[in-house]
Amino acid sequence: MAKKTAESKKALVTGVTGQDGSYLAEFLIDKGYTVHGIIRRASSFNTDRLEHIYQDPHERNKRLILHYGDLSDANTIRKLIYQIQPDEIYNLGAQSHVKVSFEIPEYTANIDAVGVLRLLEAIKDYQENTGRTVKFYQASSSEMFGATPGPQNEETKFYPRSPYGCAKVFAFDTTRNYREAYGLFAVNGILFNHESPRRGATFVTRKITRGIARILAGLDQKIYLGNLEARRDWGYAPEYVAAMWQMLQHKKPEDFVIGTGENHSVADFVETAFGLVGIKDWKNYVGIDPKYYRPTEVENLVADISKAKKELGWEPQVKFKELTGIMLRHDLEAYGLETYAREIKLSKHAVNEPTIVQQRLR
Ligand code: NAP
Ligand code: F7E
Repeated sequence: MAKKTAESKKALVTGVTGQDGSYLAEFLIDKGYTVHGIIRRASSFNTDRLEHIYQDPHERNKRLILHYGDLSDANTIRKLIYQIQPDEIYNLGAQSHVKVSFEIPEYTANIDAVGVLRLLEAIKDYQENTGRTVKFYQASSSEMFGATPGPQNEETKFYPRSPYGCAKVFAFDTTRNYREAYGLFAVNGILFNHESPRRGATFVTRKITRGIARILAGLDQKIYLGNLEARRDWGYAPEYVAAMWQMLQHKKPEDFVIGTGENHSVADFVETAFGLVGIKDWKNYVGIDPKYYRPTEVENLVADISKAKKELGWEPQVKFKELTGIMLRHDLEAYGLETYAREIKLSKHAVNEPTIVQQRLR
């Protein structure tokens, strides 16, 4: 059989409406793929991050095709795989908020853990019945390392500290087990925190950059946060979706850690972001609300990315201060604060966000 080129490949992406899903869809379409995305039915539009690449369903040769589905619904997942016949599946769908996972643990496990089992079972069944092969990417997380001291790499012991982290460990192990038991090309990308202007507004980085814009626009007086001491390895999401694709093009299915190799505290992020708009006395604008504390916290994550550098040739270009600037500048522009925004200079690695995304994500 003739080898498929990227131009003729089909990818199925769960979580396509999310931060990573939207960047990955753009990345794959640029490479020539046709992207099929699974979206959840909602009573209001949930496709804001995709509007700039959305195509009318009546258009011929569409490169982005959306299907209703849910990771809780095995029948639909199976049906879509048979119907679409994808070459690659990227499982990015998840209840992805760690704090929320303490409030809805059973739902989180159903989607983030059992949802992955549903996908893998459907892929195994499809491969056995059709003789076709499908490569599978699982969005694993540095939250699996939890309390184990860093730097964390592919050999580091998991010690999850939340229902989210526990569910992701189940998903990680199941992905590896299906690879070993049934020979599936199934890999885990163990990604450390990655952010962007498309980051959901309740994750700490975006809450801070958006909060600063709202303070400067006169809409809020303070940002209320929880634990300022936790340290994270924060990278730039568009660079991380490229790593996902690279893992599926690697000669053999293996798991990889992806991060920047440096970490900073939440307080560092706050100080840097306020500093970029010339505010030194940031403590006057930040309040602590214990409701944002977690019953068990992950204190210190920092990636050892030696394997990804060596075997994938992957290395991040955007580091902490520029990432902060990219996010802050976006939020300042979204609130019409052009004068502040212009002061933040960015390198060529910062992706130009389409205007429509800027408006919608306000
Ligand atoms: P995100 O912005 O929260 O997006 C999550 C996506 O999952 C959304 O499209 C959401 O749909 C969808 N989803 C939620 N529940 C679902 C369900 N029951 N069935 C099907 N889809 C569902 O997350 P992200 O930051 O892009 O992260 C992508 C993946 O990487 C997630 O699996 C996350 O756990 C994992 N991860 C993220 C990071 C990070 O730092 N960003 C690091 C490591 C791993 P709606 O739009 O309808 O809500
Ligand atoms: O919290 C602290 C909080 O919610 C980061 C997800 O993408 O990355 C993400 O999970 C830190 C924590 O991200 C607030 O306690 C303080 O220590 O932005 P976050 P996360 O929990 O690290 C991993 C890799 C994933 O896989 C997840 O899907 O910031 N923090 N004050 C706060 N966090 C939030 N959200 N809100 C606060 O007010």
